[in-house]
Amino acid sequence: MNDSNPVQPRPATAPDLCVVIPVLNERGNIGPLIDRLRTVLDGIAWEVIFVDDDSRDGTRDAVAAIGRADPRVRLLHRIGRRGLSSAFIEGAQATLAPYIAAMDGDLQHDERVLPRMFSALRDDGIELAIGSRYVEGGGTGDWDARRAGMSSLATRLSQLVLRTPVADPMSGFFMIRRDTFDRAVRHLSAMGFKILLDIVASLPEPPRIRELPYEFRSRVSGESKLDAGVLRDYLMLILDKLIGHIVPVRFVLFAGVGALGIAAHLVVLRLGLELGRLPFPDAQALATACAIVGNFTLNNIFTFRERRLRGWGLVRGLITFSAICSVGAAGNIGVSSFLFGSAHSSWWLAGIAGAVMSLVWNYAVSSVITWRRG
Ligand SMILES: Nc1nc2c(ncn2[C@@H]2O[C@H](COP(=O)(O)OP(=O)(O)OP(=O)(O)O)[C@@H](O)[C@H]2O)c(=O)[nH]1
Ligand SMILES: [Mg+2]
Repeated sequence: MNDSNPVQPRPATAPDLCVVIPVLNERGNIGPLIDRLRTVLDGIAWEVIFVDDDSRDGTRDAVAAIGRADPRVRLLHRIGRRGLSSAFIEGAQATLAPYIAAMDGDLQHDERVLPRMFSALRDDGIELAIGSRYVEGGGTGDWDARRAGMSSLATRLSQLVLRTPVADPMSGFFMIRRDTFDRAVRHLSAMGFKILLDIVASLPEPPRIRELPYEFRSRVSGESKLDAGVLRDYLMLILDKLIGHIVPVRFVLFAGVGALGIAAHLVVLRLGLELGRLPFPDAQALATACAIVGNFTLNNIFTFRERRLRGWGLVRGLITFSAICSVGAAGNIGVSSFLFGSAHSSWWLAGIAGAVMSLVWNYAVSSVITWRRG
């Protein structure tokens, strides 16, 4: 070994427990959180992995300042990525520990529950221990009626995809055996924020679950990242679990937006003809332009939310999307005319075949050109 190397080997114990903590701009919470883990996990061989989606507030520096002196503190830095679920999955895949916990990085989860989760898994044959706000002794803290109502609605909706009763399937605070996680990992949707629901719904057999109560705390430092997109991501997850094995959910959204586009097209065409007294070709051109701009906007907001275009990207995206749709329309006419001309085809079958072809084309090409991954 080189004597001038300042890095000395440290004695190491392989961790039994890894706490995976997704973080986005949580600098002020990192130090206090690690202090609390050190206290409550005393006696357990543990490590923590902060999965940071390119925070801009110095979160990684805060982790590094402590992790340089304490090898139990680790960091996974992701660029151009978002979402709690994929953050947890990648953190879990980066550890060899036989027990893995998921916890928020904003001190809202009660870390004192961790040792009880650990002993439930290690000593009682439990596969999944859940920190639950909805069992006796748990609570949602200072949530207002709207947020509590949303959460309870989402919890009821989750029963559609769960085959086992779970009081708090929306919890982001849980501990799982690594082998149980490994049985789910290839079937995960990895969409949005609700990783626990994703895991339970992806397991071929319902796991042995224990729910442990805790009181959700209020946030003291940093800002909430909850927004309307979380709801969209949640619905995507439920849909993916229900129909994802048949057809990709993003394609279903794209087709839904397309159907809205057809309706908008007809409305504008009618208005152009009746109110605007435009000649048919002009009214049709106006309706087409409105449908394309409308579809582009909705797809940008919903269908491709995590690859959303902004600023000049919007202009470039609209141009490529219009070009792709024009090719799709030409293909549509070509295919349907060909089928209509062939001996056994009916007009509606030919029409639908052309429309489906252009839908598949528009989706496939715009997802790699207009909304390509960052
Ligand atoms: N890596 C990563 N972490 C995230 C992302 N979004 C949120 N987080 C972190 O996930 C945890 C939970 O996010 P919050 O915004 O606090 O969500 P919440 O606790 O449900 O909502 P509040 O009660 O409003 O705080 C926090 O540690 C965030 O820093 C993300 O896209 N990537
Ligand atoms: Mg929070």
